[in-house]
Amino acid sequence: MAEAVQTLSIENEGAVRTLCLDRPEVLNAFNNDLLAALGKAVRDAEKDKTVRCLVITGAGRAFSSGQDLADVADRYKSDTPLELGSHIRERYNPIIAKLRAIEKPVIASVNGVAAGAGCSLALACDLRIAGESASFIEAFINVGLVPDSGSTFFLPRLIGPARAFEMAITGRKVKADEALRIGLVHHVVPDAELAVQTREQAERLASLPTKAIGLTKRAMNAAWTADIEGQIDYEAMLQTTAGQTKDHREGVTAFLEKRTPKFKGE
Ligand code: T3D
Repeated sequence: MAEAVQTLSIENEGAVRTLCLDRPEVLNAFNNDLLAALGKAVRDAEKDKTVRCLVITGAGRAFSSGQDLADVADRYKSDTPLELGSHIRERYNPIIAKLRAIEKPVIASVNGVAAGAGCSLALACDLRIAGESASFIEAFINVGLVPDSGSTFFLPRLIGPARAFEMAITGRKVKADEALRIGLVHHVVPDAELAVQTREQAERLASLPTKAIGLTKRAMNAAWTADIEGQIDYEAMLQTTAGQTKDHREGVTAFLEKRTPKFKGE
């Protein structure tokens, strides 16, 4: 029996779990094994209470080049019309939806090119920290496809519809400095410092009141399609939940006692 090839490496450091897309020879393109491993790893991180921040990064010189085009080459050997939607629905969409639903902060540590669904994956994360050599390519158009895996949802909301449309229909490379300027990433750091700075940021986030971060994420996800009355009522409801956490009590108590709070994510 053929030995399974590792496509994703998983590392724990304290409350931070790092998922590293690990197919560097194809710039971490997604084959079905990698997509399955990534989906499982995100679900596992959601369930594991010891994980309070998730980091996604890539091995080698890329974050991810999107769908592995060589892996699906057989499709193109006949004239049978393709049905790509089911592949997207079954293998990509659950991961993207889970990254938005997981009530823990998720950082994309973008160490190189993020193209196609690799770009979408980075956009679905809560924070994007890019190395100086990182770049973002809505590469779908270069192979005659539409942006998928959430790109048409996240990109206009992050950088505005005009810029998003231009990126999507040109498939041009947006380098890290431009990405920072247009709000596509939160920070750009020297490549050599990316791992350390990501870890520092992840540790900071992991020490915060995790449930409040999760509820904030829930509120902001809802705000994308809400009206003001509905949203402020939803905030009030979530505040009831946040108010019942141990971390809320700890935060107020620490403030009144003039000491640094010790949040436990409870
Ligand atoms: O089911 C469906 O098909 C629908 C799903 C759609 C989702 C999508 O993600 S569609 C978009 C798919 N991705 C792309 O079209 C990007 C293709 N790659 C590139 O355009 C370029 O590789 C990059 C701009 C990302 C990087 O360029 P560069 O010059 O830095 O590297 P390179 O030389 O092109 O790539 C290095 C190697 O990785 C090379 O292999 P080799 O020649 O060394 O043996 C290349 O073939 C391989 N590689 C890169 N991207 C992919 C890939 N192999 C398979 N699939 C890839 N996506």
